[in-house]
Amino acid sequence: MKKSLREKIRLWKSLYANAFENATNALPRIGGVLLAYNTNIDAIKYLDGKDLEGRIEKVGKNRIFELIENPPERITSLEELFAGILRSIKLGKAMEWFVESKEVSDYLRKWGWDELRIGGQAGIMANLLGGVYRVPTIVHVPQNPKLQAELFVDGPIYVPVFEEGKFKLVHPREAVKENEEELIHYIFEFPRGFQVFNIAAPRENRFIANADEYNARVHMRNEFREHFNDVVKNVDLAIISGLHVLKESYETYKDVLNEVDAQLDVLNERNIRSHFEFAYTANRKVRRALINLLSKFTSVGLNEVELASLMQIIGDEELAREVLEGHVFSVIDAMHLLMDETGIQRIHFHTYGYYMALTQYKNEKVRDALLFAALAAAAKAMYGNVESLSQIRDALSVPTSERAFLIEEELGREFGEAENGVIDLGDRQLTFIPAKIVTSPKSTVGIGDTISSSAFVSEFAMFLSP
Ligand code: 8BR
Ligand code: GLC
Repeated sequence: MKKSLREKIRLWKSLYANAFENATNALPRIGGVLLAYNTNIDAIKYLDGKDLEGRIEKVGKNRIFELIENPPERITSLEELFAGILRSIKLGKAMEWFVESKEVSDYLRKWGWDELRIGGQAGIMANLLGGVYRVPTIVHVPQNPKLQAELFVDGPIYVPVFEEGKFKLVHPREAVKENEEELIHYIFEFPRGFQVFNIAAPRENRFIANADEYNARVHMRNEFREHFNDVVKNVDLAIISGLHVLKESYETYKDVLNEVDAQLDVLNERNIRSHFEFAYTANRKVRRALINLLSKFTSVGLNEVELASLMQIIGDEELAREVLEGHVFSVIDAMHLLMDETGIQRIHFHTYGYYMALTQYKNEKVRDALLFAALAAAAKAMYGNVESLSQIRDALSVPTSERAFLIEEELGREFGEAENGVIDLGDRQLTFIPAKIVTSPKSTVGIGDTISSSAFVSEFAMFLSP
């Protein structure tokens, strides 16, 4: 029997409330999580239309407008900086370009920020998992200057140090290195409808000017690589990210991936489950190499842009386009293809409005983990920074995407009525959840990281017996 909209809303409301209880009760069972490799400082600026127009006029509006249509994809001048910001606004798309000019770095620093936050997938996840979920967390920091260390919140968040012949785990604030560099990513956030000259943003998003040479090379600290065996003794899960920045032109890209490969072998020998957090990887060779590496991971998290970019390599352009356009059955085909290609146990896909997981095991806990992740994401959208579990509980009152209910119906027609979001495909399980959408989010950066880490960690926690 087809459910009415009201019945659906009621059903998912109760599934959400149960998932929150199940996940939060289970989180304390986790012994430790390793987060590597990218941590940086996010300097967030909420754009002001008039201020931006003034700066653009001063630098030269005509040249900047030409560059919007011929994007250089990197920043060597102020014109290119503003062209990047305007292009991101015009398309409503998240973009990240590297700053390759001292003049621009100095200008950005002087322009300033409204708020500093810990950045990078590893850094963001550390404050969430350690600071909010209270799961002991070991995080890799390529540099550890005071400005960055102070952005880590209180809680069981540790970095490895090696002093006087001894390996120790301490809070990043207790391991500050005054002479290390501040790796700052300037994040320009804009709301839907944001107007500058004749350009209006079709949706909220952000442009990132990345002034950081360490994460760009996936620089690994010595303490971390030399004492990796000691580091992993303290964890039962690992989340890896930050490899998307590698470029072919760096002679070292293969060396970096070999090192990661060796670290994955250590994790696998110790039965530590690992998740790879995908991010848009511009270089095709690196993207191919990352697909090959996936066979060593338990789980992968990605959005529609990232899944489509993988289909350009292991599927075809048509499938890639359909994934990008949001055809749900194409997304499912793409997930199957990625699982066939890599043998990975779990694929977690997230997009605006709904999340899906394809797993080689079957359990309702997969669904509860996705629901918990959607609450965390809504809290992140609402508050910018999530500081407590009660903020995540508040997200229970955020409306569930009604558009997602239509997709759920399509799935029902194809696979038969799903059992509360769980679809048995024989040898695999497909899990679908309608997400919660915050109408006016405070900021958008880091929501994807919040979704993937919350789902992976809480699913594993629920599988551990009390
Ligand atoms: P990525 O950064 O990996 O693309 O993840 C962003 C995710 O954030 C989207 O897939 C979407 O699920 C979620 N999201 C966005 Br964007 N805006 C949101 C909002 N206003 N409320 C809840 N989730 C949102
Ligand atoms: C990228 C950016 C970083 C940001 C993160 C959020 O890694 O470089 O600044 O914090 O994405 O996901």
